[in-house]
Amino acid sequence: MAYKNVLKYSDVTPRADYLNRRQLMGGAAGLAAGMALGPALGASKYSTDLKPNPLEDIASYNNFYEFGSAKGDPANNAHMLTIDPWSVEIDGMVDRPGSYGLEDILTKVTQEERIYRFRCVETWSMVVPWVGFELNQLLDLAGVQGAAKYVAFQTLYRPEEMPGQRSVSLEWPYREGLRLDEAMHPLTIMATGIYDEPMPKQNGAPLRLVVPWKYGYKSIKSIVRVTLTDKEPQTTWNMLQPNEYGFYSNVNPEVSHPRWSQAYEKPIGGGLFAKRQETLMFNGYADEVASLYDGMDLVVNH
Ligand SMILES: Nc1nc2c(c(=O)[nH]1)N[C@H]1C(S)=C(S)[C@@H](COP(=O)(O)O)O[C@H]1N2
Ligand SMILES: [Mo]
Repeated sequence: MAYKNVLKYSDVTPRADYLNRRQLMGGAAGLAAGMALGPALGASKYSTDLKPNPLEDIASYNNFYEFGSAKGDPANNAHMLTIDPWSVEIDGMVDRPGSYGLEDILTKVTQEERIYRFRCVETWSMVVPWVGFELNQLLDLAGVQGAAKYVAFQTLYRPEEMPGQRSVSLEWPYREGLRLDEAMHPLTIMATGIYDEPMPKQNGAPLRLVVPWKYGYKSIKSIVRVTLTDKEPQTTWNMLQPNEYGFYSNVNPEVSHPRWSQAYEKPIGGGLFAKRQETLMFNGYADEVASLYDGMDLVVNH
């Protein structure tokens, strides 16, 4: 996919100018062949003011076990993945189940830039300027039925293009899940790009979930199936090690991983001498999401 008229974040300072210019450029910015990122990307009230990591960091230090388990494997191997055409099967407790083509989805949702903190359970973190749309828009297209309580997600299973799937490091396909209220929350997005670029394949092209108040593994990549259900879905890391990776996986500096503390994190890209920083409750999104968990024991429901 080729981009015309790419405006790089780093080309323009200060940030206010960048956003204004992007708004002026409107639909001209962010047009991929056959896949429009949509009109006018503006500042979102949900974006952090923190400075995003450069694209080179975000697209070279990855977890995407379908392409290998070392941090550099996805960037080396993900070029094998074909992403065009792409469709998402939406099934289970919805009024309009079926196969939804991505190009068609993108004509019906509103995309915007969301600059989010991102915190991996392994204690590294970064700041990513995603482009995407709220998951609730996709769920509304399918029509969620009243009895649905959870949303289950699956990644593509295609071992010919995903060498990691030819071994049994994880149970394939990779799967994740959210409670319906978490899925409907405006912070929860389906991301299709980073900066003004289409999503790099190693970051989960062409469509991946981003749930910024949860550990990174909840943000499942290269999604092909979304299922509405009334039962808590099985999730990949929980199936592997239930005591280490709970269903909720909310970022919580007070609940340690059995093998390490979660009190601090290391921003990536800072080099050898990067300072660790304190991890924030719900990764800094407590004002927006803490009420979702009122009355819940967050140690039991880790
Ligand atoms: N399908 C799939 N999705 C995945 C993973 C994976 O291995 N496979 N890794 C997860 C983990 S552990 C993290 S931290 C994030 C990393 O996203 P990034 O590479 O875009 O930073 O993707 C998550 N989504
Ligand atoms: Mo992770």
